[in-house]
Amino acid sequence: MKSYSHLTAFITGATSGIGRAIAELFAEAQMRLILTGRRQDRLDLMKKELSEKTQIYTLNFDVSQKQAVKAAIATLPDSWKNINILVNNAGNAHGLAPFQDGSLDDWEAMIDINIKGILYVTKEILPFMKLQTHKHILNIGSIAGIEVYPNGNVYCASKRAVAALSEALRIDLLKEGIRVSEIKPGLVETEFSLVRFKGDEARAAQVYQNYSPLQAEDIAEIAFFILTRPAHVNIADLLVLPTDQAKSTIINKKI
Ligand code: NDP
Ligand code: 8X3
Repeated sequence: MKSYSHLTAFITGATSGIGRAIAELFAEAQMRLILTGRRQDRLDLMKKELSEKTQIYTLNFDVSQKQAVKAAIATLPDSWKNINILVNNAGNAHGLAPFQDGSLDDWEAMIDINIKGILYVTKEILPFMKLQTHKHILNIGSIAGIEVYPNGNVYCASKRAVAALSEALRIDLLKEGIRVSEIKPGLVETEFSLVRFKGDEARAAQVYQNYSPLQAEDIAEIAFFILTRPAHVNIADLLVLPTDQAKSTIINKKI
């Protein structure tokens, strides 16, 4: 694989699922990686494993906590401030309930993590990124940002906001030469449903049964392709579905 050791990527939510797969693939390409998340044990393990392939720096913070984001990113040593790529991936669904039965805590978590998290992290990284030649922001949105599905209400709204922000950033950063892209995956088998269903493993497993969902590695390959196009090419917006999925709730389950 070609070496991209001249590029530094900052990845949120690198401790699991899509973010982890992106980190693993980018490490193969020798990109310097700043990996972030809240689970320190996983960050430590990833640092240990991926340091055999590339330089790794880890930061532990909650993307929804404005001061924590600011404070963590402020600790980056000068040698890690040359950030070329930001992958805004951290996020989750919390609950799946009709609006009238929804939990305010779940709603706030999704708005704070999925929307405000992107704002806080991007705001802190931009001053570093602006100084680079290769500069690119990749947001992980969702099919949920295109079509609302039953009981998805606030999660779908949060991902619609990611789509709007991706578009807004592309407009406002145009003159800065910063590319902004969004991948909108359909169903990907990760810890996503385990979080949505608050640790209910059986219910989470059902989401991915009797068809072939996307794997995190599928999204990582697409992310890598998007982020390594020639300077004049920006793949702005991409819906990626498993072959067995046609719409959010239309899935070819073999049962
Ligand atoms: P996972 O649950 O496997 O991974 C989520 C990642 O986000 C973890 O690394 C987690 O790390 C991090 N994270 C969650 N909350 C916070 C927080 N408050 N602060 C910092 N980091 C946080 O899910 P996925 O990999 O599936 O999700 C990644 C992204 O992909 C999300 O934005 C999700 O909405 C989106 N997506 C997922 C789809 C799917 O079907 N799986 C489909 C479409 C989009 P830690 O817990 O260590 O903080
Ligand atoms: C995650 C996919 O369909 O559960 O964004 O919303 S879905």
